[in-house]
Amino acid sequence: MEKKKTVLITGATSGIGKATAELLAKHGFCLVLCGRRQKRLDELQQQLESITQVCTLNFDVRDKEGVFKSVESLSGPFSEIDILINNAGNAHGLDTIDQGSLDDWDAMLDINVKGLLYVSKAVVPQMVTRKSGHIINIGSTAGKEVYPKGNVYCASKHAVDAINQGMRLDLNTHGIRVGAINPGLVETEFSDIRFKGDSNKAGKVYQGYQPLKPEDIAEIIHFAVTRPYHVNIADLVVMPTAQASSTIVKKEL
Ligand code: NDP
Ligand code: 8X3
Repeated sequence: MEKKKTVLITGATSGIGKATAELLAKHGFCLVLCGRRQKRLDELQQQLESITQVCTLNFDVRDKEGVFKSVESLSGPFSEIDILINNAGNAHGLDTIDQGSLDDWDAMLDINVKGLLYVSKAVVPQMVTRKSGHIINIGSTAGKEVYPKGNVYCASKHAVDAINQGMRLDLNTHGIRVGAINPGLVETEFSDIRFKGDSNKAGKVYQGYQPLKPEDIAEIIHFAVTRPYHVNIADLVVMPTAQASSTIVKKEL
């Protein structure tokens, strides 16, 4: 019988990561769920372990040592990662470049860029040794175009776009698939984080049109990871129908 594939998902406690965990569990993938909020990790594990094998890792992707220790602690069916979903990330603030906060900039570059690299460095060498693996990087439309006040968040997602291309080039000879899914507006906790808990401001981002749901992205991730080996979804952009670009969103569609 074919071994169940093991998937490590960063940012599994909310939004796109959580929806992906729920969908992949239904399809029998073995899951390593990562995040910082232990209570949410415990709840998700409890919810999904009746249908598949689940373990959780609590680390901050900015904590180099913590990332490596956590990945090294995996054992049994969880120790060989077949699929890595680099999803953890957020925007912090929405300010013009002269008014942006240094702490926000540090957070976005440290989490969205360096954190993604640390997790990849902890997981990818075992894929190279086995000459098998699949990496999905969650980028953004913000990694394809820059919007007003998006400056550093967009820079972080442009970096993800470059890293996705670089990983594909470097890992191609090892038979490892690498691809990015780049969503437009998805209603998650993303804007709550961006606006530091101002739910009024956050809610307005998704008003007057139908945004994507995290489940829409989860379905695309599931599609990507279930293609036959010779098919690699290298770079995919997905927006709500109401959205034409980062700045053009047709309200009341
Ligand atoms: P959420 O805020 O709902 O989820 C973010 C996830 O990332 C949480 O599980 C959070 O877990 C985790 N995370 C954040 N910071 C850290 C950290 N320092 N260390 C470890 N984990 C962390 O947002 P989304 O689901 O929307 O975002 C997921 C990804 O999708 C991000 O990369 C985002 O940039 C991208 N994206 C989102 C879009 C949107 O419109 N929502 C559109 C395009 C891309 P915890 O707090 O428990 O650590
Ligand atoms: C998230 C999409 O447009 O809010 O990456 O930056 S956007």
